[in-house]
Amino acid sequence: MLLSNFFLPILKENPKEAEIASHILMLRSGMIQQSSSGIYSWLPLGKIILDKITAICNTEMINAGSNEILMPTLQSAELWKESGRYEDYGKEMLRIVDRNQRDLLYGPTNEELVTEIFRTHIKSYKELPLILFHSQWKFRDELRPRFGVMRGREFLMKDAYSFDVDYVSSIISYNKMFIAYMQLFKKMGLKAIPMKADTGPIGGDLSHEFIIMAETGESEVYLEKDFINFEGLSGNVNYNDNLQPIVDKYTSFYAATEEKHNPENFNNNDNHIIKARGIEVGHIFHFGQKYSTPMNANVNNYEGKNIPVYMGSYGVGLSRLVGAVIEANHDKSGIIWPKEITPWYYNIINLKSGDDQCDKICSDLYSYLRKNCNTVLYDDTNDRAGAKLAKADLIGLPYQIIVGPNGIKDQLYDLKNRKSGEIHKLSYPELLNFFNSKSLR
Ligand code: 5CA
Repeated sequence: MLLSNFFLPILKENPKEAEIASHILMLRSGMIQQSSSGIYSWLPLGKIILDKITAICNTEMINAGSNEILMPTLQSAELWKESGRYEDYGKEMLRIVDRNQRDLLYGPTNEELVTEIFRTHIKSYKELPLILFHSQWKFRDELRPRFGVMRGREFLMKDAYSFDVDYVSSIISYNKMFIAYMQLFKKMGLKAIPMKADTGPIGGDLSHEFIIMAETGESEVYLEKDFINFEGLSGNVNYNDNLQPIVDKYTSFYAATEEKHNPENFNNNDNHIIKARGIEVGHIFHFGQKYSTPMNANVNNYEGKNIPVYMGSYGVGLSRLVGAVIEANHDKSGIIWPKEITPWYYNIINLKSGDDQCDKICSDLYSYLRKNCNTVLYDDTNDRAGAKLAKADLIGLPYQIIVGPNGIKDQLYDLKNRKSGEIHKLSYPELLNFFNSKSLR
């Protein structure tokens, strides 16, 4: 990508309304723009990251055996009246009346709608287990939207729903999603910690939140110190294996959100338990027959008995994750994208656009990278050198290749590692060797 062709509206000043790093940096680097309180437009850089996060999440959902669908944002109130949640959901739900005086709502979640899809088509245990998921915008009229995409009113969520014939198989589905969550956060370069959690308006008897440790996080959590450094799963998972021992290993550590914290539940000495803050990036629920009973979503079981299906639901905060990744990966100069989700891997910076020699080296490097890995942004604009360097640090691609008149003189070009700040002076062939050693796409 040529930066001269890319809409990147950088802000020079720190926006006054933003309090935490991710919000400041997302506004400054032109990733998002507020449209109204808690509602944002996603500009090109933000959209690329949101799509990458969504793709990683969707891929793991499919690896775990679930099917992608897409349900609408607007839902009929009738279904919510059937489940009994229409009144219960309170002021967070945005209610809409159409021209025929029918009650609609902008979905804050999709248990009812997915149950309606299920009950229309599935009648027998023979078609189970089934997990359906989609990535769709949600609306919750939060009392205090804040911290940018962290607590929005409109936000993107991946939500999955499992259907099983009995309790035992529904726990197998819950375990699959538990492990899929550990995998997908890892694939985004994040360390998420599963914690016992409250079920709130979704309901159920078993629930875990997935928390990224961060001082700016809104969740207060209590956990065993050793859990933070626990490596857990490595490599790929076979989702058809018995996953219970792996889930048991994770849940053997004490880790609970504030609502679920109970000092009586751990017996070792208090020193091992720390109180910390974190960002809730995912939340999974097992609620059995809570929705299927009132909504008559029944299946015939092995004995030919017609019973309400067992369900769970599983949410990932996709738009919140963009903020969470930045909270976990930034310094005072800007964002430091983890390689897993960086929009491009290399940033070529031409310190003197218009100078024949600088232009030639940069465009040769750009052509080479386009051809060999196609993950490169070239700053070919006419900005001042200082502004270009600051912009490159702000948008945080893993490697910068800085070409200026001094480099041309010595035939040595700066290769800067954004994370460590280290700069190596490399000749043109050494640069190519470096690119090849990375063997990207
Ligand atoms: N139906 C269930 C699971 S599919 C559900 O709605 N769960 S939830 O309420 O916990 O939301 C799932 C995830 O969405 C949360 O873990 C969080 O990461 C994200 N989320 C929830 N509310 C917001 C919000 N206001 N702004 C941004 N992300 C949010």
